[in-house]
Amino acid sequence: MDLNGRDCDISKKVIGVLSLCISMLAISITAFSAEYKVGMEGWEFNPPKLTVKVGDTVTWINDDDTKHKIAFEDKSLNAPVRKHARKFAVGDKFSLKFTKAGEFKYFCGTHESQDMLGVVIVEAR
Ligand SMILES: [Cu+2]
Repeated sequence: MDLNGRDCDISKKVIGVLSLCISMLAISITAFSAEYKVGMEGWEFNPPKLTVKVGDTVTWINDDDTKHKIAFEDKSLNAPVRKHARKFAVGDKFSLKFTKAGEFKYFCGTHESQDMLGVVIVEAR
């Protein structure tokens, strides 16, 4: 009986530790999704090449003194594409959370021919 009682206590402790671990894991997954910023000053994406992990968010900010646009080459992203480029007034912001790994090229719809190009490389977490 004594032994049974002890076993029971141990399994309660194990369950307690396990649920604590699961909670901590959930918290750490959230904590590790990072946010990045990309500027547009001087008709350039800064930085033009950014490496992030799946689940991270990138925010583009028009910190330039003229209008810009963003369009992605990959139509499978939930993001603006060539025919529907996202317009950026001065000071405008746009955030995109990357939910899959890959190399995602984008460009300014106005200054593409002036090499206003960027790429976000998304690595598996
Ligand atoms: Cu531009």
